[in-house]
Amino acid sequence: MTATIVPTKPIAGQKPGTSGLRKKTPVFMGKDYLENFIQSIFDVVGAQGKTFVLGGDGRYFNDRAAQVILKMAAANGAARVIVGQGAILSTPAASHLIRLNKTDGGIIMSASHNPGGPTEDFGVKFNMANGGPAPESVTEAMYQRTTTISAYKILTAPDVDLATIGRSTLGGMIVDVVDPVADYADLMETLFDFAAIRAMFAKGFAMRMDSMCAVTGPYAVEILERRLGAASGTCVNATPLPDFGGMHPDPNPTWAKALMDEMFSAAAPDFGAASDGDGDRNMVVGRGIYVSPSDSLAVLAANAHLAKGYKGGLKGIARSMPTSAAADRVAAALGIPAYETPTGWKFFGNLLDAGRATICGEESFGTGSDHVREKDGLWAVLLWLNILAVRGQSVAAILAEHWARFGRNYYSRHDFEAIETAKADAMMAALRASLPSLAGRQIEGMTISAADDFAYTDPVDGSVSRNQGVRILFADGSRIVLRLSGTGTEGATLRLYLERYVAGPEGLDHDAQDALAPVIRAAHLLAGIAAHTGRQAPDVIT
Ligand code: VG1
Ligand code: CO
Repeated sequence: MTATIVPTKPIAGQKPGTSGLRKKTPVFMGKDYLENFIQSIFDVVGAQGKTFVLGGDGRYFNDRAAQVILKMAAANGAARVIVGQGAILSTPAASHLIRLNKTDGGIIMSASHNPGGPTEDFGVKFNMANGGPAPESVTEAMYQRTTTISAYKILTAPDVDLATIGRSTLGGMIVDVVDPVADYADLMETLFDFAAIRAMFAKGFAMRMDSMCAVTGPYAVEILERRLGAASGTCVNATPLPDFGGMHPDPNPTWAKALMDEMFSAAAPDFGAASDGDGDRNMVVGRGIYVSPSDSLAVLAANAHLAKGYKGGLKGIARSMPTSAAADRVAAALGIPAYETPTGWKFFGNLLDAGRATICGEESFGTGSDHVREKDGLWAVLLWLNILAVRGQSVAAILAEHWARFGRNYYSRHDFEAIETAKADAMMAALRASLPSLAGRQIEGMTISAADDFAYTDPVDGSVSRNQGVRILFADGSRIVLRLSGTGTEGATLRLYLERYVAGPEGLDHDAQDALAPVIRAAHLLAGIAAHTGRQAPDVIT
C-alpha cells in the first residue's frame, strides 16, 4: 500500500456555509471535488499522528466518500479513525464520539435536512476536538486552502470493511469500526430518567417517531422501543435509505406532513416527533397541537430541572438571533443569562465550553445542551418525554400553562426558495441601505424602534461576526428578521422571520399566521419582496 501524491487544481466555490460544504451530489462526485476539500481540511487542522471520528447520515455517496476519506486520512499520516458501522453516525452521535474518545476532531458526511440521492445534495463538515462545528476562522482557512491547493494525498489500497464492527489497519492507520448507536444511547441514559419514561409507556402512553428514512431510525428504535419499551411500530420510516425513500428529511409541518396529519386526527397518539437527515433537528407535536421550535426551546429550558441531567439548574440559555425571545423570558425568570448568537450551531460552542450556557436552540428545529456540541434531535424528544412523564400532563396543557405564565411569542418563518441569487442580493442590499432611515417610522399601526444588521461579538474569544441578518424591531416588541440561507444548493433562499409578543392571559390562542398578519404585511412593504423577487407567497411556512 503506497501513498500517492495526486496533482490537482483549485475548484471554485468550495466555501463552507452555515454548516459545512454542501453541493449537489454530482458536483461532490466530480473529479477531485471531495478529495480537494478533504485535503484542505487536513492541511488546515493537520492529520499527522491524529485521531478522527468519521460517519455520515447514510445518504447516496456516503459509503464511497467514507472510503476516500479513510484512504486520504491514512496517506496524510493519521494514527486512527473511529468510524460508525456502515459509515453511519448521526451528527450528535459523532459529536459525542469525538468527546468520549478525546479525538482531534471528526468529519461528518451530511447535507442534513436537504434531500439525498444521485441528483440531490451531499455535504461534508469538520468538527473540532470539542465535538462542535469548526468556527468561522477555521472554515475560512479551509476555503482559502481550496483556492491554492495543488496536490492531495491518497493511499492506493482495497476498501476497508465498514460492515463489521472491530479493528483493522489501513496502511499505518488504525480503523475502528464501532456501533453507531450504543455510546449515544448510554449517554442519553445518564441524562434522563428512563425508568419514569418506561413506566409512562407501560401505562399506555402512545407515541409516533418519524425518522423520515434518515439516520435516526436505528437510534430511535434502540432507545424508544428497546430501552424504553415503547410499543413496537412507534418508530416509522426507521431504516436509513440512500435517497431517504424520496422523502425530504426536514422535520417541519410541510415535509413531515404524514406525522402532522396523524397528530391532528381522531386516532392521534399522545406525542409525535420527527428528525432530520443527520439527526440533529427535531419537530415535536402534541395531540392536536404543534409546538413551534422557539416555544419548544422555552418549555424545555423552563422544565429541564425535572430531568436528572439538569436537576442542578441551567447556567444560561443561548438562542440564535432569529429564534423568538420566548427563551429569554424563561432565562429572566430563572435569573440566568440569555445569549443571542448568529444562526448556526458553531456559535454556541464557546458558550458551552466556557460553562456559560447549558441549553441552546434555534428556530430551525434545533435544540441541544452541553452534553455534546451539536444540536440533538433525539435528546430533545427524550427531554420532552421526561417532562411529560414527570408532569403527567398533555403537551397542550403544558404549552397553555407556559403561555399563561410567560406570555406568548407568536412566531413564524417564511422561506422563499430558489430565488435568482442576483435578485435576492439586490433585495438585501436595498434593505440594508434603508436601515438608517427606518427608526421612528409608522407601519401597519406599529412604530419601528430600531433597525440594524446583526453583528455578534463572541463573549468568550472576542471574535466578531458581521452581516448576520437584518433586524427590524418594533416598539410593541414585534420583530422582523431577514437573512439569506447559507445551506441551500440552488439559487438563494430568503428566510423571513416574524415575531409578535402577547402578554398572558388574554389573546393567547390565535393561529400564529393570523396573529402575525400585520407583521407579515410590514415585512413585505419594507423589503419589497415581490418587487425584487417576483414572489408574493413563501414556499415553506414553519
Ligand atoms: C439552516 C438553519 C440554521 C441551522 C442550519 C444547519 O441554516 O436556518 O438555524 O443551524 O440550517 O442546520 P440556513 O443558513 O440555511 O438558514 V442542519 O440540521 O442543516 O445542520
Ligand atoms: Co441537520
